[in-house]
Amino acid sequence: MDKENKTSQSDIVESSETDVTPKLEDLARLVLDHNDQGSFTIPAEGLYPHQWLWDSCFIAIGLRHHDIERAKLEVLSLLRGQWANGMLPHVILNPNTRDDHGHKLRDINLWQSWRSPNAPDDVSTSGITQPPMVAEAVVRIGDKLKWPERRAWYKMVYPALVQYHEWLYAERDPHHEGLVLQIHPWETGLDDSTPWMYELHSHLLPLWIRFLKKSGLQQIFGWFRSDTKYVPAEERASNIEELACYSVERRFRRKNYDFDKIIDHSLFAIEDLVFNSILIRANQQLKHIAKSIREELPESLRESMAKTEKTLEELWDPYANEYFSRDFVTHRLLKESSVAALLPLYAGSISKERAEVLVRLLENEHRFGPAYPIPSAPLDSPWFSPIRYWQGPSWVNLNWLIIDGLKRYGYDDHAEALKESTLEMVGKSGGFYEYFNPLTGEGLGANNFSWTAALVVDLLRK
Ligand code: 9WN
Repeated sequence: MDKENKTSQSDIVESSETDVTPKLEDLARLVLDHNDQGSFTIPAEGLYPHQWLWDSCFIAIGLRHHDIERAKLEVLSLLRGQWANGMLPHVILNPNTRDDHGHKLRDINLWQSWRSPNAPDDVSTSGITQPPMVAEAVVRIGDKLKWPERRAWYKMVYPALVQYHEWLYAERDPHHEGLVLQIHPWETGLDDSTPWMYELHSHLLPLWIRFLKKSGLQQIFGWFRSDTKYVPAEERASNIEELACYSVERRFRRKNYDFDKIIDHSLFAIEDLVFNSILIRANQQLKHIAKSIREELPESLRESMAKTEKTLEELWDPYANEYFSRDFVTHRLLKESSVAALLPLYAGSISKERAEVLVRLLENEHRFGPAYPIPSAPLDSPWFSPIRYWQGPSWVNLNWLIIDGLKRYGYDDHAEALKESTLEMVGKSGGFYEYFNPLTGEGLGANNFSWTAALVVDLLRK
């Protein structure tokens, strides 16, 4: 290892007299190199040994600044997991993963994607998706290319992107209402966020989980959990929440990933605010790609896209002055507030007036204004915990999305302030952590986390 590689981030923070910016970027690049598997990047060693969908999109957005070909490859690797029906799976399993004793990891067999006739033959994948960030990553890479290469790049990925967006509507908007529904908390990327966990606890969980809960035996499951081998249990979802997630996943597997069978009596069927906000932006980016290469998007897709923007407004609650996720079946708004409330800024389709209301919400120091914003649950939420995963900690990817939205609505000062506080938070933590305590800035979860590193690079370059 050369001298530069040995520099610890605390050296950087301490030498405040010097310009720290290039060094933070160098360290971020080391993290990305370290997690690089050749054609894709794992989120973090140990805890996350596979390729995740929205992680790789954020990673590609960072990689494009130094190695455009590698950034393209990150996205292309995602496309190798595409199912015949168009779905992009949330995980492509890494066949080389072994535990500390050299045994193949259990999660290789967890999904058994081969049960579905739609799954690809040559790779194992999960059977659910994640927020559709791909079109954004494709355009960000395109921004770095000269026209002939950009055109070739767009042409290369366009069919897969169209197929994915068509699948999102065909399968996940079965009533053609405009919003797409999610069937598992992992699909939102915000696994244990407050509206989803509220729903989880208010539904009738499978009998065996209720039994474990009542008898206190859920602790036994704790011994078998792999995440808590790497990070403290207090920072993650509870055993019952995790058991419920696995039991839902098992049910999907038993149904061979047949959506019609899954949606019948699904524990979760939620039109998630984060997912749909990201979809709206992705649709805009896909339209941009199509226009650039003079392709016409299918008419039914264009209609669905327009409907999503319109229907997002149905998620607005005039009493709370906030957007919320919605139950797919009853259309009841799930009024557990979370950082999701700010994501329509990233969608970019809401009116200037509504954007102004969201900016006021962001400014509210009793809700989203701790020392190191943006907390994933508001400070005044009964769920708020400064250390528990998506129920309080600040995340760099969400900050990145909201910074981008703020800029597009013309809130440059807010965007700049959030960028600065995000970089300060990462710099002060002495690592590239997965999430951060919003009250102290302390780094939590996995260290050397890829999207934190990649988005730091991108924020430094803005
Ligand atoms: C389940 C990889 C992923 C992220 C998610 C984050 C977490 C997985 C987990 O890690 O989810 O998909 O094991 O908890 O919540 O956003 O993509 O970094």
